[in-house]
Amino acid sequence: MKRLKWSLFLTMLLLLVLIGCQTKEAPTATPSAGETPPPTAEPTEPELAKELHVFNWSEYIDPEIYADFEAEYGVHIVEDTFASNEDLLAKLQAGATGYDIIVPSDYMVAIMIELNLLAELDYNNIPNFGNIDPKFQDPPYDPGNKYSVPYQWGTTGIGYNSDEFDEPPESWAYLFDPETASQYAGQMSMLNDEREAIGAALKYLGYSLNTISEQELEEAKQVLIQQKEWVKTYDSEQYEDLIAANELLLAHGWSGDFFMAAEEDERIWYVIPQEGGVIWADNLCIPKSSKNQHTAEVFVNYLLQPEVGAKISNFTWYASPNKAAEAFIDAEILEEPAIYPPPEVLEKLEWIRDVGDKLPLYERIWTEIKAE
Ligand code: SPD
Repeated sequence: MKRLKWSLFLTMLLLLVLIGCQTKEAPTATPSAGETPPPTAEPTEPELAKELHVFNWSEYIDPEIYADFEAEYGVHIVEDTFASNEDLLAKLQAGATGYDIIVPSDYMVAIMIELNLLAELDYNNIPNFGNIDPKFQDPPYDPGNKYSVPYQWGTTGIGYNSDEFDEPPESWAYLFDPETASQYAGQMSMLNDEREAIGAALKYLGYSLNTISEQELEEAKQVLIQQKEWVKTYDSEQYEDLIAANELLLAHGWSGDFFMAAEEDERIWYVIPQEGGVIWADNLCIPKSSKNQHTAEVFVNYLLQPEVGAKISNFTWYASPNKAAEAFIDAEILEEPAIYPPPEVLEKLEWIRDVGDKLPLYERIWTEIKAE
């Protein structure tokens, strides 16, 4: 009996050892130098970075999206903000190498491609690009979207305190015509942005905002210099708050910023001048200097999910180039003609373009205006 128990025990032990040997993970063979991995080995996903550094416009994403991405992927997002495309470019050219995602506008994407500052995107990591409306794919500033994915789009016009106007200030004359604009002296602001401010003056004069005519640019300069005595501030980040604080009645600015402020203060509204204004698209790009291109692409792909794309617009009040997101965007945004303008308004709008070797002309004029 005792011997039977012992042989049973030994058989069980042997079985357990055998089973243990079979389920033990096969040792991962690290190929030594010169040795190629076995042909059956799957290519391994690069590990995600612990942190991703985003350089963005202010108040341009729902902070919950960063938290959600971190919860899902374990990647912490650190955000810095900039106030103009030129500031963004200057920072990169001054050697800022820590950024993984930047958000330049259309014409600045073209400039950055030319300067070799952007990484080519690997669309194997961005399958959600298919959600982008074909209208926003393959743009002239980045043929084939080799370096950029559209993020949000909008217009530039005039925001105002609607309690103080019988009619919407639907003309650039409210900012530039001496008789009209002088009534708002000390109560108006202009974007602190050379292409936008000079562009508004050019539109007021009936010219293209991409003119390379020295004569037309000189006229725009005179209009902006004359306007200076009525301008309270050149600002691109707080103008909507200044209307809410009753410090401004009128502000040159970007559509969504006013609508976002209107959520808190319904006196604030926005109008696209009848002479036409700027249509623009901001884009997700990866600087060539990023050390985390794969993680940055995973993040871009995350932002392109329909619900996430909608969450961005529901926070920023800007239009989304993400067609699939529209099913989740609030109706009051989708149906607002000053956010999604109808075709007859769209045709009056102009994109800012890279003016190439004429850019120094704009830069000189802007410096002269600011120095006056
Ligand atoms: N608060 C976010 C504003 C983003 C505006 N970007 C528009 C640039 C157009 N030149």
